[in-house]
Amino acid sequence: PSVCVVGLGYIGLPTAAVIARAGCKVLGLDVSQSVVDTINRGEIHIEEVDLDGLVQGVVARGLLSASTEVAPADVFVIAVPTPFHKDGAQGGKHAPDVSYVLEAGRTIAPVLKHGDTVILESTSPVGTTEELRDLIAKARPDLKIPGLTHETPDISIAYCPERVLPGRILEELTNNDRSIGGITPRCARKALAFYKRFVRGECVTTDARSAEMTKLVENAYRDVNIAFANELSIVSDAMGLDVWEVIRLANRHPRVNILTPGPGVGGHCIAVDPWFIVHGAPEETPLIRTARGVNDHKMHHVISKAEGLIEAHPDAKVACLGLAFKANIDDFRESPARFITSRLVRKFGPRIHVVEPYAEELPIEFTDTGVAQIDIDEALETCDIFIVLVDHDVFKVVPLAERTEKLVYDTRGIWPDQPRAVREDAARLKLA
Ligand code: SAJ
Repeated sequence: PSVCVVGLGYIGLPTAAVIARAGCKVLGLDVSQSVVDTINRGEIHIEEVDLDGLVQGVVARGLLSASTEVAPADVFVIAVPTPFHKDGAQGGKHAPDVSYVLEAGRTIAPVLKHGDTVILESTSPVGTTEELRDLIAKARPDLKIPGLTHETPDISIAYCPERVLPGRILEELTNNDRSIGGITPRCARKALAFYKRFVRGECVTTDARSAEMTKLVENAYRDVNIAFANELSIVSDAMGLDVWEVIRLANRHPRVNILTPGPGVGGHCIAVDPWFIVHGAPEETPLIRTARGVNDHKMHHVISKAEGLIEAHPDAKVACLGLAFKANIDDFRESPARFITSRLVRKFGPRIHVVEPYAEELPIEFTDTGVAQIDIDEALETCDIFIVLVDHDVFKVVPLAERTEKLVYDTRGIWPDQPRAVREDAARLKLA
């Protein structure tokens, strides 16, 4: 079949490339002319392992092209962002914003024809696929729409969430199991036949609403579990215990597997998606809401501890390690490490030094602050306090154990064997 992928971001572009590799002719649709031009040159505008070579190959073979103009296709895959309204607009704080999904629906509706399949992949609040279906029904009264007619519908509509991990997108796109939720069972079967072309993992069919909820639940599950770890780190801190030691020991129990505390939860999914559940059922979600609060609070806890440590050593130079939202990637959006560092920079100015091997230059908010970006070796030479905010592998091999004069506040526990490391607990002891 010919395929049109709407939205060429972190999910849409790898998805388009993998579908093209399977031999389908793919048109990628994006509102940005520069993104379209980049892809048509066989280049990419995002960083993802092995994506550059794959896109170059499928564009060169004529299997993938990009455009700002929609064209007829047999299958439409929508992979546009679904953020929330941060400012309280449109139905309260954290209300999901599905306007890009609906806009995508408006875009493709005029070219839909008998036999087409429309698949929504964007993380969406429960009911969005039906909303998309209703929009298409309104725009195309000439088409028989699934779920709205007792006759055989002209098109199929399904919800199939992505569940790939940044940094492993291509591998997970092919190998992960998929939930495929049809507006009707027939829609699910049509979408299933499509995914079977490029997914090696098992594809499990269900209804659209269950598939929507499944996606939200996966990320809320992770958020709640990270919140548990983050709360433990704060409790251990208050009790003068080493949280890393406690977790390491507890995880030896065959049915306990506590995640890793950190400076808060970042990225574009885990800190957002739980709100879609809370917004849909505010009375029924005290745990999910509280977990969000715990993870957001952890960031402020780290800021105040770091401030205390820095204030207690007025002559010390400080190295903040990492700006990315998680280890070994160059994605600095929605990053607790970046937020914490910029708050410390605002307070302490050029005493703060930033170490981020994945950044060519510092993000915009550091311009004109006088703050220097240095490499880890220079930090070891010149800085006295180390605040670890990201667990990049390159930081883990730093020979800090030999440098007993350094003060370390390690929010990620990357140097567990470093005897004088000032971890969650010890930062407080040092200050006392
Ligand atoms: N984090 C911790 N401690 C941990 C694990 C993670 O503090 O033990 C932090 C990370 O540092 C980061 C944040 O949580 O700031 C999120 O990182 P992540 O690796 O958990 O997840 P993402 O956002 O990169 O990708 C998630 C994945 N979801 C799940 O694992 C359930 C991915 O499979 C989804 O496809 C993706 O969200 C998405 O697009 O929804």
